[in-house]
Amino acid sequence: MKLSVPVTVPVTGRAAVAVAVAVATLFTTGSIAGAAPAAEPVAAAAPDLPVAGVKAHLTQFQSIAAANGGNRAHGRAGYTASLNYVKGKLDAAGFTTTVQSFTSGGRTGYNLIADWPGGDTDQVLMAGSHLDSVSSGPGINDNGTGSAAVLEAALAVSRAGYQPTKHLRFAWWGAEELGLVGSRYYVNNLSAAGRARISGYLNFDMIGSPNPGYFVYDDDPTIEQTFKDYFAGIGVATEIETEGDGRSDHAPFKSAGVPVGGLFTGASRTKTAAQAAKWGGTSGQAFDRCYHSSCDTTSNINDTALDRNGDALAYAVWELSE
Ligand code: DTR
Ligand code: ZN
Ligand code: ZN
Repeated sequence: MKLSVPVTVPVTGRAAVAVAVAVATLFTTGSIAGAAPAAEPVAAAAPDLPVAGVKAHLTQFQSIAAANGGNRAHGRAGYTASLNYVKGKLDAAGFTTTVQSFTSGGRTGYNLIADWPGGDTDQVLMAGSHLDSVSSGPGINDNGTGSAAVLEAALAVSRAGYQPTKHLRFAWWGAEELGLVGSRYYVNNLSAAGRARISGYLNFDMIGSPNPGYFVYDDDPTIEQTFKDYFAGIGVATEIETEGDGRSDHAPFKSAGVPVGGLFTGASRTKTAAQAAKWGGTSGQAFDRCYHSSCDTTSNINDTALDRNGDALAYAVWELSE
């Protein structure tokens, strides 16, 4: 019987003592004297995703771009080095990794797929992000943030030895900036049965914008509600994502009938006064003034947004894979 508590309730003083005693009793006897029968097993609680770990990956992506012509774009050395970095971490953590190659614009591109051993392979929960940048810069917010958070969530699964009911698969897409090329190639090369086995695809493209909004995709209602529940739990208001229908890697999955969802902190659109009032930041300024520019570096990140979205990512992976 899983005894973990799915939500953290602040408890202080005498109440804390009472809870501590009750929990101790529960662990020793399996029940609390005079209490109702032990509650039904609850889902394992998602870990807090260490934002320092996510930022360490961003630092690596920045260094990779600096060592490879200033970018991590499709068909360039910076992309291959980014993929090798992510793959090395996953291989060391026990994932089964696959590199899928394709051609776009006369250059070879690559998707990285990482399967966590175990779970029902007829129910595959996927979380993904595009790993490529535009050629004009290192692409740290777009989309180092999504790539780093998905990587850290995968590593958190390994650290926890998590064994959910569903099978977990993580993905890093190539050539998104050329038109969702890598993710579309992946979906198009799945059999109909392979597509039907995917219970959901969670997309993370720009989740650390410097002047952030908190946007939730409104495609699949269950996935949308899962993310909304997380943000409601930390007291952060969200809005429906409207800037990107079809503009990121969830689109090929949605077109194939796979339930999709995701998170986004904004790109070139301007934050309104009403949004600044609820989220902070600067009204009348773009959510990310460095979108697709050379200034999209590790200085172009809002750590609070990155932290919150990384934790929401982990929460959704745990919640939707049970
Ligand atoms: N296509 C993304 C940026 C982007 C623009 N709107 C949205 C909405 C949801 C996710 C991403 C985006 C890119 O330039 O990579
Ligand atoms: Zn982009
Ligand atoms: Zn992007």
